[in-house]
Amino acid sequence: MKNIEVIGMPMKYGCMVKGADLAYEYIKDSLEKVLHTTCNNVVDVSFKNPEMHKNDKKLKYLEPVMEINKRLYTKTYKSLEENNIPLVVGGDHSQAIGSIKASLDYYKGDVSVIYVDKHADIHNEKTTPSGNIHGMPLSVCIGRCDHRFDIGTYNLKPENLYFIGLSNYEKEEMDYIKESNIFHLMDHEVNEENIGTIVNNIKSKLKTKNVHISFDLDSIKPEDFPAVNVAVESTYQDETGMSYNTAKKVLELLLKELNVCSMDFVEYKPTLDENKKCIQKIEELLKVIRENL
Ligand SMILES: [Mn+2]
Repeated sequence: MKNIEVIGMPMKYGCMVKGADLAYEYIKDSLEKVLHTTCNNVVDVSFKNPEMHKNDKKLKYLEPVMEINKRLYTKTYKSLEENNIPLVVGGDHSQAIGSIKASLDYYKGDVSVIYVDKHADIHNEKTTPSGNIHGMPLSVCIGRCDHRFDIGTYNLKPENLYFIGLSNYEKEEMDYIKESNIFHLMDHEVNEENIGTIVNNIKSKLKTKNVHISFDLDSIKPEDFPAVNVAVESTYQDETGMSYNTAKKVLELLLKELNVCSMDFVEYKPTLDENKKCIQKIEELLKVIRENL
């Protein structure tokens, strides 16, 4: 059995909303307790004068995001070399740049990505409406961004990308997904009853030996899991997303059925976690990871 290695990524430069950078420290005890591991591998997220890069030609914090992702890439690659399954705990979702590229390079391109997220995160520098790089990691991994985003060697093939739980995306993103024939299921198309069939379907389509799961907690509807980073204030109105039970089942079956080699776990925002209800759910999800990975 492979060992799960937690890599902390207290990243905040990928989006303008603050909070997810506190998640790793906040759930460290839960990670150690549930995964029976010691958490001492954290990416250095310091950067000299980050405010100078607040607006790198419309791309917010481009240099810090890429530099810090290169540090994550190095740690993730090393973890794979040491025969671990790296579980990268964010942070905002821009970390998928470093974690996915490391897996792709380590396995020489033989990796599929299952992206469990409400958002498509597949903008590039031309289409991004906000300039926030947490909306762009998949385009970086595919190699459809300009040279400023260069990292690693192997790119993700669109045919090896699978979306589960989408609900919130821009037209340019869905145009690209459809044009490229990328597998995608909306939040309302996934439930506890059909997820078994869905995972089997994905399994039969897989063209790679290895799978990276990128799990964004905002794929769960706010009613069930409000403490996520897209919520600027507690008045966040988006009612889309999968139920908590569905998302948990998605995670369980993906881990059970597929050869998962690396993972992201992102966008928890502890400052919105009233009564620590979400951290209890995080512990349950971590238990699912421990039992099925
Ligand atoms: Mn998201």
